[in-house]
Amino acid sequence: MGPSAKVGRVALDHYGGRVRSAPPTQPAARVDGLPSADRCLVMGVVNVTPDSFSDGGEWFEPAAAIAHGRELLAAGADILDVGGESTRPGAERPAPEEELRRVLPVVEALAAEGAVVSIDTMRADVAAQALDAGATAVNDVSGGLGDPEMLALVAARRPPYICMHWRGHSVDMQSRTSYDDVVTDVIRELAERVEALKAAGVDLARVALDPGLGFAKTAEHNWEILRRLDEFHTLGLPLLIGASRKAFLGRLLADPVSGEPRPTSQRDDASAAVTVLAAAAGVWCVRAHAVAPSADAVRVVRRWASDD
Ligand code: PMM
Repeated sequence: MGPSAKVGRVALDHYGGRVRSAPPTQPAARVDGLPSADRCLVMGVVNVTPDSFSDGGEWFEPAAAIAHGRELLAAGADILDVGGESTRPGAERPAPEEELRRVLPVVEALAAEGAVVSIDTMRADVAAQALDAGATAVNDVSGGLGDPEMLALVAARRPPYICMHWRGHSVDMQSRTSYDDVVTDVIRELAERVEALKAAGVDLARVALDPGLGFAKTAEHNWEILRRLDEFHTLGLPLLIGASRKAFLGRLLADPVSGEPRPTSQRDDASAAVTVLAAAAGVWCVRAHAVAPSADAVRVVRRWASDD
């Protein structure tokens, strides 16, 4: 098959010396219990933290976080991801009570207004109380490794569950970046988590997987994962990608004179560009701080990938 041959209904192109293929039809993926659409979904980030790298402190007061969640919904978010623990490299963990104090009022208010809310936590107790407060899904950046109770909770309560690749807490995760081949190794470690989910009795129809850009990964690892996203489809589950405002984009766009990384507030165009790449690679959902550009981007990709 040559570079201009058709795969499904979409042409293959040469790009950067490689043959790239667009997904045959968009999207096959869905996660039971979450909205489905004929395009990649957009998850809007509501960080109720004083210290997230991307928007630390901006929405720390519940009222500000709730108002921000409403804005993200208006901008086209399909899911709101509410989190009370910063996972920026080097971050110390808040106490569980403090995490609950941050997230519960925000989850409750946004869910009561009809939003589909995921709770971004590694703690089973925080997840349980957020589900009680109206959250629909659990987004666990530790893939069940951060709390031995998490998988039992997910099996019992059956929320949709986002299982991310993780090698350890943020305080020292950047000392765990040794891989033979980052894509092969992350896929293998995610497959091990899938086995653990199965063994715990979790319904895999309600699970999405995430390679975890920036978590125990260098910028080069992140780019390699993005270049080879299609390989993650071998895991057979929907994929989520969180690239928004991350340091590897800041470094790519560093000031040519000073070498200073581009500030987080000025990484949204690049983040939307990654959304295009992810959606075109058949990713189920992207996690974004600025929702509007990604909401537009996934619609462009959906139209591009279809010939109706
Ligand atoms: N990244 C962050 C937090 N939560 N959840 C998932 N599933 N995937 C991610 O890549 C991810 C996440 C860190 O970013 P933030 O501090 O801007 O929220």
